[in-house]
Amino acid sequence: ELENTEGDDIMTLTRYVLELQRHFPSATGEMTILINSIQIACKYIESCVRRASLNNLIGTSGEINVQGENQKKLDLISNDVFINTLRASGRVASMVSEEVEKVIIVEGKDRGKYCLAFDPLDGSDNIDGGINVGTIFSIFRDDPVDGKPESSFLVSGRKLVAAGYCMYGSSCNLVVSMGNNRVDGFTLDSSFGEFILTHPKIKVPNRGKIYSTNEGNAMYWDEATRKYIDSVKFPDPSSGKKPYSARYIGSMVGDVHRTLLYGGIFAYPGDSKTEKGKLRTLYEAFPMAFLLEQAGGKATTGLKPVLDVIPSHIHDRCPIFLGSADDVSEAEEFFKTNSHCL
Ligand code: P6P
Repeated sequence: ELENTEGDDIMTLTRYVLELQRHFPSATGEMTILINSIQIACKYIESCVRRASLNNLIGTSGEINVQGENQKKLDLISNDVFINTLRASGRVASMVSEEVEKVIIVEGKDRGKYCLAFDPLDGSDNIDGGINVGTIFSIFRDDPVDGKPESSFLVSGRKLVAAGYCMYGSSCNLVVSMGNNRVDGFTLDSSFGEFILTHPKIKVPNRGKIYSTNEGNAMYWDEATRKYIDSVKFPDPSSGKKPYSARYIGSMVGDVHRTLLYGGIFAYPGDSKTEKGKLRTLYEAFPMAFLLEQAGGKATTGLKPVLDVIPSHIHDRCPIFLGSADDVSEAEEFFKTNSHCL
């Protein structure tokens, strides 16, 4: 176990990864350097997001990304910062970014042994409205098949070695797990630019009282989704259960962070409009599913654990129901009788 994570001793993210490294004899220090590079990029993005309105960084860049979405100025800045910082870390072999169509390959002396998939600024449509946005990342080992760089990413989510997000909101919270059933949360202290361990050993409650999904898609939902959501909105009076509260901000990092801390369920289901739903497997579904499972929760496509999915291409999507173990298990029951897409 990590020492000094409960007392009044200040545990910074920098020290945390160094201590973790000491606990794993096989650790080479590569992950330490990688996580520290990620936190540098997140601090820079936080400073840009914090000052977006003041520095006229609000609004679109006039460019369209691979998803066919308007790219915000901050999307491009965040993407460039993440790519350049990770390349400079010397610990990355290749990257997949939500903003870039193809795999980014690191050549020469800077090349390392990890592969990162990330959404540099998820939910950026919300920035103009001052709503939480965030960076989401997942980390694989470089293990290409037939020398094809993207093959390191087209693997089961069980191959993930680490994942996390950094949420830019009323405070800047970085949540990370390197496995071992341990998820830790850090809060940025801008006065001296360090992420401080404020949420050690996060465990998601076994059951919550909140459901979080975009009900504007309800007319497109399949029967299983509709029946499950109805079951938490209109519980059987004989069950003695109360209706869940609805909370949805339309920014995955904010909705998942709340679910991780408070419990309940977050869902972006597949539907008749988008069969596999909207969220991307590699840099939204996988990292969040990894974190929830490491925190004692669950994440399902409806028919199987999200982490058992194997993406067919680097921007593939998958349906997701994640959160408290009991809540997600109940949702799965509704899918057992439904011919769902995954
Ligand atoms: P909808 C933001 O655009 C995002 O990618 C996620 O952060 C968020 O969970 C989802 O899309 C919101 O999508 O269709 O509800 O607006």
